[in-house]
Amino acid sequence: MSNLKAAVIGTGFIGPVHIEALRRIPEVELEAVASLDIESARSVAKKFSIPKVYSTWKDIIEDNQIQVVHNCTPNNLHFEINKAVILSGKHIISEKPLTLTSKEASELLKLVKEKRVVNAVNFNYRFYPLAQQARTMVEKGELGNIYLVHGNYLQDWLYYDTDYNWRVESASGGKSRAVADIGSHWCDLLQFITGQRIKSVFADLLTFHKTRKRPLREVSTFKGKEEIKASEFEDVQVDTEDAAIVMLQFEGGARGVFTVSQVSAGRKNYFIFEIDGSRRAISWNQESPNDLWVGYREKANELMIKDPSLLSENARKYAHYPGGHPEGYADGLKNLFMNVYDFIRLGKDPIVEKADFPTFEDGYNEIQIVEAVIISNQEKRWVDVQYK
Ligand code: SOE
Repeated sequence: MSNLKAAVIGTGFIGPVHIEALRRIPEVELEAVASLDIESARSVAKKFSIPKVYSTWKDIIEDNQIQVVHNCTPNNLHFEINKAVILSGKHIISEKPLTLTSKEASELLKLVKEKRVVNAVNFNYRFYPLAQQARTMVEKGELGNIYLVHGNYLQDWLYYDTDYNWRVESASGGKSRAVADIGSHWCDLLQFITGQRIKSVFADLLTFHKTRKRPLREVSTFKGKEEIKASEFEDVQVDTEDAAIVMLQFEGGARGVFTVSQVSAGRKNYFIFEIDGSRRAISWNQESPNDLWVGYREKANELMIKDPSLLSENARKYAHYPGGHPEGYADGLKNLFMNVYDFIRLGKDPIVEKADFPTFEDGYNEIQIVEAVIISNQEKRWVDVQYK
């Protein structure tokens, strides 16, 4: 099997995270990086020794050497770029959310099937060894019937009204912010682990900063905490939510609730869940990802520590170091990408073969959940998710 040539579009927060993960996969050759901010593209290319630098994503499409494209641009560019990549016949790994609307996502879903390109969405949190272990435990019936699925995803990088980023504006980030940006990860992971899709939602969306101070220059994700002088701001109305509380009904009968927030002081990337079943419960925290709590009524609780020798066979393949050697965020992306690149290198047909990574279909479903959340908040009622 030969190596594959990849390109990354976008050099904000997540583009370099993709590049670092790809650099750790020997079968991938990083061929090019593109950004409108050519200085940033040049500096990333230099740092990671990437031979080609482009100032527009269109050059990536036209470069016949490139076989796989990573779309790491702001949300409002996902549709146009993903579409062009698919039409060029290249394989695509897109950042989430897949597009801004389900109509756009539906068009992409149709196109990937027509062009038979391998397609993936970066729902990276599935690929922690203990997230995979949790899935295996549910599959084997170790939790019994699932009663409740609950948790949160809390951050503080948009805590002050002076914190800003393109995600705050619906024109570039989409109508939903906290739910689409981080709630999407929570929903994806919990559906993956439980094997149950979210059937219906009841949502309360909250915007605490109705006005924010927009810096007169671009501020990338998580960088708002750096000091910017008051004279460099202008006031803007905010039309996306800072936080949300969403009740859930799952197709398999489980019930749940999650809270997401980007204004929770002290919480950096506090993504936690608990699943309460009829035989036991499990709980996991993304910030301590090498521990899985298992709760019992009839005996002492357990703490499972990530250790390949103790993991299920499926989870073991995502653990690269022995027990006691922590693995985390960067490894999740690497694991996801390894599955995608192996799928391509093995010449698997994306229509026939089941993918072991999140596809555009998962991306489409996720947008349907976000749209149901928006309607529920507006109409103050349970709303069913519109799957295909
Ligand atoms: C910002 O909220 C962000 O970078 C998300 O966009 C990512 O998907 C999440 O993994 C971390 O936080």
